[in-house]
Parts: sequence; structure tokens; C-alpha cells
Amino acid sequence: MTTGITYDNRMVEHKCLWDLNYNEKPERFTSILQRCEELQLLNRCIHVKPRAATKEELLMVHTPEMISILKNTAGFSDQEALEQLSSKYDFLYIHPSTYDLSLLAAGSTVELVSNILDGKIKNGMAVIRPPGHHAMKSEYCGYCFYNNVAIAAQYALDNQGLKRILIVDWDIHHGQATQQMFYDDPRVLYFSIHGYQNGAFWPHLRESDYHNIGRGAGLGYNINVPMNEIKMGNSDYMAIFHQLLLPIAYEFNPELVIVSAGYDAALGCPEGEMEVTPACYSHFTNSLMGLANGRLAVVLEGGYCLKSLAEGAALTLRTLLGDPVPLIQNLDAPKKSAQQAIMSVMYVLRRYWNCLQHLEEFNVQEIKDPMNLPEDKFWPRIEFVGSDEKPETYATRDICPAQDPKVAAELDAQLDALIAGTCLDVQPNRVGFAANPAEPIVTQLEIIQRCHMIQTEPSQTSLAEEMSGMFRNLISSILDGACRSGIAIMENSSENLIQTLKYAIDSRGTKNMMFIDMRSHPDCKIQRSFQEDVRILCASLYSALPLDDVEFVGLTDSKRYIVNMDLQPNCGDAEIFSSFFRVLLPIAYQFGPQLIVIATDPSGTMSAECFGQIVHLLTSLAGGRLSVTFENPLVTNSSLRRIQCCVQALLGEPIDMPGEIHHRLSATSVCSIRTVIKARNPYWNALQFNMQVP
Ligand code: X5A
Ligand code: ZN
Repeated sequence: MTTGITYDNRMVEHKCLWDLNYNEKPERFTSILQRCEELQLLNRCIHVKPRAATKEELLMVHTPEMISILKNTAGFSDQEALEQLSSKYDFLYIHPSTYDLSLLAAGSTVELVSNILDGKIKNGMAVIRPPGHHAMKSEYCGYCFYNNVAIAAQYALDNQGLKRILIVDWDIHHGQATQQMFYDDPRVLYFSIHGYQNGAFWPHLRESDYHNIGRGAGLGYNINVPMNEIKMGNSDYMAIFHQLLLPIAYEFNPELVIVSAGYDAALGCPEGEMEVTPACYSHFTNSLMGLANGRLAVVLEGGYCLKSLAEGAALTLRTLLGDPVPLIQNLDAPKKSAQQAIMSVMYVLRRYWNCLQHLEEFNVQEIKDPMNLPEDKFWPRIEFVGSDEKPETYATRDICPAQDPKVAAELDAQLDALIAGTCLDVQPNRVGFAANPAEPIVTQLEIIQRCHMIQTEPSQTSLAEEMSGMFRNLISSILDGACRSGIAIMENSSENLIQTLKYAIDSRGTKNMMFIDMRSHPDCKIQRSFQEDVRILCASLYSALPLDDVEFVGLTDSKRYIVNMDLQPNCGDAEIFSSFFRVLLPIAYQFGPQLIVIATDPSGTMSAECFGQIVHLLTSLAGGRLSVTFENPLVTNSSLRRIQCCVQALLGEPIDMPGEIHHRLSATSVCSIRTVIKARNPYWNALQFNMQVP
């Protein structure tokens, strides 16, 4: 099962005949495909045949007039009439080919999603135009005619009986139309990150602000993260993913994820004026691939800087294909106004999502409670009934700010450097496996056959020595690139880990690495060995360290490179996920390791699926160079299952979701998370928006 792609070469025909420089132009399509071709991605995909949407499919979310008006323009040669009709809408042009191509864009999106749901492909991308997320029930808008993503989602609900679909809209413009279509529907969680500028950013709607969280049964299932400043970049977006999107998405547990993938928040795009680098789109993509058993459909929306559009889209496809995720560097604290947006969203949604509850005690004075305002004040006409009834905000029609040629040239050079700096080695995902050949687990788990067995010289002296040699060979093969990642099974692993971490640093010149101790009873020998070493960031999930080592326990130590979450070994997945998303993952991103070493053991109540998901999310870092050590595993179902989920994650296969992570966090773990955030954010400013924790 692999990655699908759908596109149709006719999609270059749709263009603005009276302004050939119009933003939404054919080169957008060709530049993406050309870059995908250059990176040899297209021949690795299954090509999903494009097709026109049927009338019935369009009518699931649109009115009959939405079909007839455009249909009348098909093949129409009177340019003036086309221009006349187009001018009735907010940012739109119609070409004689538009009707056919809009049908093709919508139909191909449905086809992509249905191929994913049928299991013919694992995930996929639709490289299509015209885009869709501004196309409302009965009005064309913002370069969009039919709402490709909404139609595909409605198709999945109606024809495939899906109950939970997550739509992530990372286009810089608010997909107001998608929001409207599912506003009452708890089956569709719409999550949008968009420019807002307090209403000054197109489409200038109150309904794009954060307090619009759904209606009726759909309350809590519409999430807007409006940004009120330009130049938002990787740090701001990653904070939104880690603090909001991912915790909520994991709690929602979707059966399908669809992305409204615009690349207009990317560096260089004159529409968005934001600074997300192309590589960051790989991170967005990979972090969603653990959900919904990997069923992820990425659907093109906007993106108007050809270079960043092509690179961002190609890297998205490359990530869907399972290639290593490029590194992003220099992550910093999210901007003040991004912090504000994140907290506002947490505040209005805290009653609907358990994962937000630990922020209950936030100092929220600065956030005015918009929920107390009369609803109609904030909800002017959700439905736009026709071209003659436009919201007053249309008066402030803006044009895309002309880019200063000097600025444009600078951005272009910056992009060239970024693109050149992204490592693009395409090697197959090989997972090394190191264990005593007599280890019973090897014969119990079929999936291990798909790993690459690490060999070592037989030791004359002891098995322990042999195992330590084998573990070193595993790490070495990861550093050499012979394996992307690896798994080791061993008895009491501390000494072995210390030796091998030292080897990676001292003998192999690894500049920085992260060691995550997820054993339920960690000893602190490892942290002690590296307490002075800023090249190794030691994090641990659980406490239970021996008493005499208390100075190394997270809460009292002041060292930047030791982070202890202090959870109880019997805590549930909700606590683990929370600690991971809110603390460990942001710190790991900011640290930017070249290698990640994880240790785990068979006890503790974390589910195998939760462990697999965490391993998957960490594959975004260090180019996927990850090693997982299982200490003294038992041949029990839960132990085997944990290894199974881990191998699946490393092989890039769909990983199951933990059953229920819906429960509220225990008071003690809320306390640990808060305390660690408070203690750590002076060192790791990715956590900084949590400053207001009392
Ligand atoms: C799909 C898309 C944007 C329209 C912007 C008008 N539409 N200023 O990105
Ligand atoms: Zn857009």
C-alpha cells in the first residue's frame, strides 16, 4: 500500500484572460509537478485517475444554481461577459474551461479519498486547480468554485458511513466555506490556522475569529486559530501544532484526515506575508500521519510564490511517501501574538476537550471572554445567499500587496538557500534490529522479519559484551545511514546505553543527541553520567529515582539538559500524551537532535499504541535517526504489542490509535506538567506561552 497522487494536465487551461499575471495561475500547477518530477516522486506514487464530480456529489454541499451558473459559461468565448460575471464575486475569474476543470478538481478529490477509504492507497495528494475552500454553499469566492475538500468529506460521511473526519486547513486564508458547511456537525472537526489581522486580512469575516467554535451538536468541533500579525513562521506554527492541533486531534481520534493544503503561509508568498519554510510542511504532514491509521488526503488550495509552493508541496508528497523529514532549525519562542492566539483558543475550547483542562487555572485576564457576547453580534450571516447580498466587509476589497522587488529578491535568495540546504537523500527505510539470536521475541513477532538483523563478532568472554557490541553496531549503522532507525532488545540496559551514547558523541562526532528514558523505573546513572554534557539532552517520563539521587530529579535540578516529567508509572495515555505534546516534543524540536535514543521496559501502563504514536511523532526529528531499546522484555502480549507498534512506526506503517484517551488528567499529573513547564520555560522558550501558569 502506497501513496496516491491525482492531477490532470488539463488543469493548466484555467487562467485569467484579462490579467495573465493573476495570482491563481497555471504555473502553480506546473511548478509543483515539475518539482515532484525532479525529486522523482511521481513514479513512486500510484496515479489515481482524475474524474469529473457528479451532479449528486456537488449537490451534497452546493445549491443547483452553483452548478447552472458556471455550466452556462462552459466553452463561452465572450471574454467581456466572463469578466462581467466574474466581477460579481469576491476575487474570482472564470475561463471557458473553468466549469469542466472545477468538476475535475472536485471529482478527483472524491476519488482520492475513496481510494484511501477502500484501502487501495495508504494516503495521497490531489494537485488540483481551481482550489475549493472558499466555495460556499451558494457562492463562488476567493478563486474557488466547488469546495473540493467539503465534497470529499461529505462523501465519506454519506457513502462510507464515517463518523469522525478531521479537516486541517493550513492555507493562510480562512476556509470560511468549509467552516459553514460543517458548523453544526460533530462528525467533522474543522481546524484552521489563518491570517486574520483583527479582520483586516481577507476574507475579513468575524466568523474567522477564535470564538466561533461550532453550533448545537457541533459545539467544540470548529477551531479557528487566527493570527493577528504577519511574519509568523515555523516556531509559531509548530507551537500551534504541539499545543492545540495534535492534542485535540489525538483526543478526537479521526477515521480520516483531509488537509486543505494551501502553501500561501510559506516564505515568499506575497498573499500571506508569513515565513513558514518549505521543510516545515513535511513536519505538518508527518505529524498527521499517525492519526486515522495513516488515512491522510492532502488537497491543494492556495500558494502563490511558485518556488515555495513547489517546494512545500513536493516535500509534502515526499513525506507522504515515507522519506525522512527534513530538519528545521532555529526554532524560537512563538511570537507574543501567536501565544495570545493559542491561549485564546485553549480558553474558548477548554470545556470541550479534556486535553486542554490543565490550563484551567491559566491567568486569562488578558483574554476577554467572547462567549459572553450575544451570539448574533459575532455571527452575521453565516450563509451567503447570493451575489447581491454581500457582507459589508466586502467593501474593503484588498489587493494582494505588491512585493517590493528588493524584498522579493531577498526572499528568493533565502528560499534558494533553504532548498539547497534540505538533505534529500532518498534511501529506503531500513530498520535495524539488534538482539540475542536466541531471544524468544524474535521468533514470536513476524514483523521483525522485515527488519535488518544487526550482526556482531561473537564474544569469547560474555553474552553481555556481545550485546553491547551489537548495540554499538546498531547505532553505528544508523549514523552511517545503513539503517534509518533501529530497535535493540537487551537486559539491564543502563551501562550499555551509557557506553553507546558516549561512543556516538566521542567517537562519531554526533553534535547533539536526545535520550528519552521511558522506562517505568529509570535509574539515574545515565543522567548522572551526562549531567555536565550539553551535547546530550536527557529526558525522562517517570520519576521513581532512588532517593539519594534526588538532586537530579527534574523539579529540583536547574540544568537545561535534564528534563524529568515526574509522572507515575501507572498513569494513563492521556497523561503521557499531554506531557509529550506540551513539554517533551517542543523541547525536542528546539534542541534539534541529530540522533534520538529511547529506552523503554515492559512495565508501566502506557499502551502499546500510545508508545507507537510517540515513536512515530519523534521520527520527524533527527532525520528519522531513532533507536529504541527494550529492556528485559517479557514474552507477554502487551510487551510484544509494544515492540510491534514500535516497528510499525519505524517502518512508516499505519499505527493503531490507543482506545480511549478521553479521560481527564489526574490532578497529580496536571501538577507535574505545570511544574515542569514552569521550571523549564526559562531554558526552552518554545514553552514560553505557558509563562502565565500560576
Ligand atoms: C484559495 C486561496 C485566496 C483568495 C485571496 C484573495 N484563495 N485576496 O488562497
Ligand atoms: Zn489561500
